[in-house]
Amino acid sequence: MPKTSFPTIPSSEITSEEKFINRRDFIQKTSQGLLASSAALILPSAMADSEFNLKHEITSYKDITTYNNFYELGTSKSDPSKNAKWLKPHPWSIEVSGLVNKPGKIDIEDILKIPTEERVYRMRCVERWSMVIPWEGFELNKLLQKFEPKAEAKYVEFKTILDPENLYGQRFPVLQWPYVEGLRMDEAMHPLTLMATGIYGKKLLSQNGAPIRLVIPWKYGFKGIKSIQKIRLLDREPRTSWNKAAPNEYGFYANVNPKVHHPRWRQNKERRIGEFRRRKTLLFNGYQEQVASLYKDMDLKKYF
Ligand SMILES: Nc1nc2c(c(=O)[nH]1)N[C@H]1C(S)=C(S)[C@@H](COP(=O)(O)O)O[C@H]1N2
Ligand SMILES: [Mo]
Repeated sequence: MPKTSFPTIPSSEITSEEKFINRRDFIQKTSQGLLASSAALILPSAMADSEFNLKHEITSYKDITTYNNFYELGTSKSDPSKNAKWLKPHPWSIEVSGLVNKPGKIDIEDILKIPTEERVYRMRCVERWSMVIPWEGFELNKLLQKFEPKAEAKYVEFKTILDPENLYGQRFPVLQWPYVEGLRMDEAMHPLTLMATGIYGKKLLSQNGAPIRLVIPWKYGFKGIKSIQKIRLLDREPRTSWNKAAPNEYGFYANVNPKVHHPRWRQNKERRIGEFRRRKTLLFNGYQEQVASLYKDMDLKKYF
C-alpha cells in the first residue's frame, strides 16, 4: 500500500481544528508542487487524486461530534452529543479472550501507549450519509498481536460496555444489548482497520465511542462498534446486533456496495454531511484497491 494513502501528523502538533486545516492547506500546496514534478512518476495517480480530494472534504469537528448514531445514548442523531455524560470512559479496560495464547485484560492507560497515527478516512452509513474523519488511532492488529491469536482463530467478536443503569438507551429493546459486532480475522488484521482513540488530534468524545472504538472504512458505519470493552477470538462467525435485529437488511460483511441495496432503499448515492449535492457511492467506499482481494472468490450479493 503506498505510504501516501495515510497522511501522518504527530498528535502533539495538532492543537485546534483551525491549525489542523491550515497545516492541511500547506501540505496540499506542497504535494501539488511535488505532483507537478518527479513525484508524479512515483505515486499512482488514482491514489494521489483521492488523497488530494479527501483533504478538501474533511467534515467539520462540529458535524462529526453532533451528528451521531450511538443508540445507547439515544436513537436520534442529536441525542448522543446531548447525552454524552451517561458514558464514563474512565476507568476502562478491554478484556481479550477466546482463541488466544495469552488471554487477559488491558487497561486503557496501557492501550494508549500504543503509538497512534492520523488516518483521514471516508465513512459511509447505511442511512446514506457520509463524512470524512481525521481519526487518531492504531491498527487493530497491533492490539490483537499482544494476545497471540491462535491459528484456529478465524473471526473476532467485539462488545460495547453494558451499563443500562447509566446508558439509558440500553433500557429499550431497539437492539439486543450489549452492541456486538464482528470481523473475519483477515479483515481484522488488515492495515486499514483502526482502533480509534481520537478525532482531529483530540481525545474521542463519548458520542464518538470514547475511549476506544473500531473504524473499518470500507464497511458501513454500523460495523464500527463504539466504546469497546470485550474482544473474543472465535472459530465461527459471531452473531452481531444488527444482523440479529434484521438479518435481511444488515449482513455480516456490510461492505459498502452501490449494487447491493438495503431492502427499503437504494445504496448507490450518498450525502456528504456539509454538502448539498449527492455523490455516487463507490464500491468498498473507494478502498477497493486495498481490500478487494479479501473478497475475490465471494459472491458479494450473497455475502452482503
Ligand atoms: N455501541 C455502538 N456502536 C455503534 C453504534 C451504536 O448504536 N452503538 N452505531 C453505529 C453506526 S450505525 C454508525 S453510522 C457509527 C457512527 O459513528 P459516529 O457517530 O462516530 O460517526 O457508529 C456505529 N457504532
Ligand atoms: Mo450507521
